[in-house]
Amino acid sequence: MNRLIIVSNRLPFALDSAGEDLWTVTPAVGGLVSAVEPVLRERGGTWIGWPGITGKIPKGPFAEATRDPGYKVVPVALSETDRDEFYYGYSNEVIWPLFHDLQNFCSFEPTYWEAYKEVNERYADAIARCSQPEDFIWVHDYHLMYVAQALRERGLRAALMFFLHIPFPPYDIFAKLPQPQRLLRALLHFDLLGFQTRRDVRNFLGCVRRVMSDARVVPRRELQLVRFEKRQIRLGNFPIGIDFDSFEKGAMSEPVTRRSQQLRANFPNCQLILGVDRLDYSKGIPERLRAFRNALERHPKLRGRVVLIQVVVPSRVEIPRYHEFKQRIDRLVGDINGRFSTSNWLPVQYHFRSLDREDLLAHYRGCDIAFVTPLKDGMNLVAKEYCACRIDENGALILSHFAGAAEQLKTGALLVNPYDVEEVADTILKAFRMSPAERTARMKRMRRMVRKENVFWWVDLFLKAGATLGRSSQVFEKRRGSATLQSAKG
Ligand code: ADQ
Repeated sequence: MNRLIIVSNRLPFALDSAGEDLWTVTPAVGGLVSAVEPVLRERGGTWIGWPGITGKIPKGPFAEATRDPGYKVVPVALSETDRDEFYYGYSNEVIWPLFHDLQNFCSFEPTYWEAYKEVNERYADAIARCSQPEDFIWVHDYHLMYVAQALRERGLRAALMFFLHIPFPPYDIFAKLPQPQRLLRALLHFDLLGFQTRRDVRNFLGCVRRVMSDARVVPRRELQLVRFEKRQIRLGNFPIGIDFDSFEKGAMSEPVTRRSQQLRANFPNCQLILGVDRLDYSKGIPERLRAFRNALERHPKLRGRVVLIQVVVPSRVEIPRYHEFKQRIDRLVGDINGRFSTSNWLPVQYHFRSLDREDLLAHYRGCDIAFVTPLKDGMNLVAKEYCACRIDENGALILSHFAGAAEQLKTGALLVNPYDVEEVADTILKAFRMSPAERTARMKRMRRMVRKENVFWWVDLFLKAGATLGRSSQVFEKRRGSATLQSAKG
């Protein structure tokens, strides 16, 4: 088995200064970490990424934080300017909104692209320093799309894989990017490009056809092929999964059972509707609250009979747009509760914090309806985690058409257009009224899919695709130096 090297912008934890010589370590919350961490823990390998603080990385606290994760951790340091221009800037004010079709949220600041390239080069240096021949180098997500080009420029010939966790937009949107050609060219230095859904693959190929006149797309049934500058690049869709067994086992555990019973007991005679998201405008939280308000307005029988528990995990709060966005959510929650609450019923329970794992699982297990309505989402793991925790095979899932998960869960979920407030409101009523038999039949179908296409299936699928790339030319020539650092594969 080849050694696995995972490269992502963030490490699975964040270090933070809590005063002179005092440090806190917080586990990172987010889809990438939830998916990749269990795999690396099981297989071993190396994780290269940024520990979340700017400036020099403190040796002692870093060693303490990485004492026994079951894999090696290699940090990449970022300065404040790097963080502002590469992380908040190009990654989160250009690529993130644009790739979620939200071009009005973009801020196309010209200096961001240079910072993006420069920081990607630093990640490339870290990879070059710690990789060996035969390693499986797997780069993750939209922050690091330039890494393969930077590595090629350093003479690395090893096979390089990339997985995009977020959607890839259609050409008309992608073309708004000031560097469409440079970004596609950078991506085409990888050997395998993985996307969440077939639609993302189609969009990417559409962009290649329109933007890269010297690339040739060769349609294939399984992995697609692009020929570019005498190289062959494979592409495919690999829908990410979750560690189903660990969620299921967790949901069955005694503390989670107890907590979910407590949760239910707090709301007698009510169906509980659950929204769990990172604070992000792509997750459709205001639209969801408006739909819930509309449901209470137009379907009075829901009043006093449903409670929406909306959990929002603080994220990227330093970006002003995220701050404004939170205020919008706060106002909507206040409006709904102000208008509809009674002396013994509060329609929206709003938590602005991360939940610990037991609490999260207790919410999944205890809530009757999951309300997952992103405006656009690469996959959305919350939808899958909810299904895994429904060990009673009950529970309804309201799911946005625009979540990647809709492709796999459409046979059981109630699919909605999150922008259509009335349709979503009517779907709440439908979920509320759904018979136990129908809920079970739908949930069974979804659980079967989530169990089968879990995160280990996803990794295997990706690694198998990587293994077909050809075993030639894994040579690392140090271009500017004298030595060849890695010998060719046999
Ligand atoms: P995210 O945008 O972070 O991921 P998502 O897939 O929903 O979105 O994952 C969120 C993760 O955070 C889940 O594992 C969930 O359990 C956890 N989480 C959410 N709220 C929480 C809370 N309040 N407390 C604790 N944990 C919480 C990106 C893409 C997605 C894609 C993933 C994986 O945007 O589309 O599905 O990567 O590829």
